[in-house]
Amino acid sequence: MTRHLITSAIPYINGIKHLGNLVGSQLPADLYARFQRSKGNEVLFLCATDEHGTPAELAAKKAGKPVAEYCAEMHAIQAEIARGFAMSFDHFGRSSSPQNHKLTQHFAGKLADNGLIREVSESQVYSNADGRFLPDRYIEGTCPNCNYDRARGDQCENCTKQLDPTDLIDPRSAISGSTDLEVRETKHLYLCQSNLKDDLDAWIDSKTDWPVLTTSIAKKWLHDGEGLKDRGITRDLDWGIPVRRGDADWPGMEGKVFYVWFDAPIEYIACAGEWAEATGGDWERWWRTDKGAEDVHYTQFMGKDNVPFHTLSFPATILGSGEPWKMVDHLKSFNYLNYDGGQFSTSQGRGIFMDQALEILPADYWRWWLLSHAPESSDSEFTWENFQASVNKDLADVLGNFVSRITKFCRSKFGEVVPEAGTYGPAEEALIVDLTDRVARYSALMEAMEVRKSAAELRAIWAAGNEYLQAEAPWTTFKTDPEKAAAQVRIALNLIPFYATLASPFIPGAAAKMLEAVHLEDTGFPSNVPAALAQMQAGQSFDVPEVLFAKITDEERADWETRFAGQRD
Ligand code: B3M
Ligand code: ZN
Repeated sequence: MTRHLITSAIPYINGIKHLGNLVGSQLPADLYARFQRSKGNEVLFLCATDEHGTPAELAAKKAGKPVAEYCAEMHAIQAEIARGFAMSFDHFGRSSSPQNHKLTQHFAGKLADNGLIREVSESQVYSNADGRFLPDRYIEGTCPNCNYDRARGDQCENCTKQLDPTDLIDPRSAISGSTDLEVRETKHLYLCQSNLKDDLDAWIDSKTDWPVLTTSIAKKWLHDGEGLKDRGITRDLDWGIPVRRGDADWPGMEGKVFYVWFDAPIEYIACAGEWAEATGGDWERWWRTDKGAEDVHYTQFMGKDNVPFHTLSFPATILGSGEPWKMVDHLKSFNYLNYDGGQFSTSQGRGIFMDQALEILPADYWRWWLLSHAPESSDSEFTWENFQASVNKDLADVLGNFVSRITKFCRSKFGEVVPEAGTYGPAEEALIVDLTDRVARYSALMEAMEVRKSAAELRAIWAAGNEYLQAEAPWTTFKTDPEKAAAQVRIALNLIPFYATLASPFIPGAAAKMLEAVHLEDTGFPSNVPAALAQMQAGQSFDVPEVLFAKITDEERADWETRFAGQRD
């Protein structure tokens, strides 16, 4: 048994995430967590809301609410939507938790003790119209690297370059739009990442099995241009984790908070502490290599724009602490999902958002499409036509139709019980051999987090059952050889729980319905195919389930296409 620590990038608190966010982090992380559990491994799967910094402050301001109240409300909403999408988090925490306050201050203290923090008097943009400093996202302008004209003060979402607000060309206030800005002096803490460059370089070199998308981004920021720069880890904001050196005050830093990207990844650890508080679990067993975590396998999931923070900034925090924290073993990153010829965009309200998706269709439909089209090797695109085609073909025609056809046929000829007569012949044996082969391949692909390829193999496994039925045609066999037809029906019925357990990481809702129909529990990943296909024994009862997947009509498609063409307010 392996122990898997799995974290998804923690979504910003400001508003509901779109399907592009979902497919790049929470959803594949959930797929992997469910798969590892089905393999009998011990899993701790954590996610949280990322509550600090300018995004939270700006959104609360827009909603006209105190920021703490806004965050508490939005956390509850995001948790509810995550449940709607069947995210199997062991805990959905909050980066504003007391655990994260304590741990973030602890790390800062350790880094300072180790000589890795320096105080810098820096020039910051001050807005006369707004009467405040404009850190990070409070300021927008043109990216000096790629010329994108809506780059934010902390990062350009177009080219992923990490920025400082003063780097922007033609800067303007994101609060008032004012360009009446001036540069003033303020004192901040910098993390001396450059001192850790060689350690980080060696650490990344040791990750030979990481996707190229991940390592190439990390290497780029380590070696290109001026290389790894020291980063400011404090901000002039009210909302956030107050700057303290462990338990002690930090003279000169009164009224300042840690930068959101400093405390957000630390929440991965703090979240385990929140989980422990809620459940009585032992979080250090998952995170401290001196307390049992040395054999934990840790996997992180995120979109490509988050990679620099997870391959450089957060590892710098951990390495720099000099303490025995568990570091990430595998980092799975994703490209972007585009929406109908453009980008999904939260700021512009473009695309489909998680709450809207669940209003029109159950989670399984979305989970299946998104995972089977995950933007792994390149960006991918959501179109309504493709969505309709995939759902109708894969889920309704291939899987749903198989289940409905065989259960209805059995009911009409043998009743709602598994028929006893007949023995398996060459066709059934060939099917078992084929499926054994495919299941081994599917398992290896899931293990390797090859999301699209796993979906394709699963679809092929469903199709193999349909091809068997089509070729053997028990409805024809029945006319001349009812015993043989009984054996054909028996193996086909057994494919239902088999398909359900294999598919449950992708479509947990339908998988549960399938198992319920055949009166079985999920007994885990069916590595032993012959045994799995003998689960429903002769005489066992079942029910013909309701339609598992309804087809999307052309009318619905056209309707949704129009409804989502505009912008969400
Ligand atoms: N909240 C960005 C995002 O949601 C950021 C991730 C933090 S992971 C520690 O894409
Ligand atoms: Zn750029």
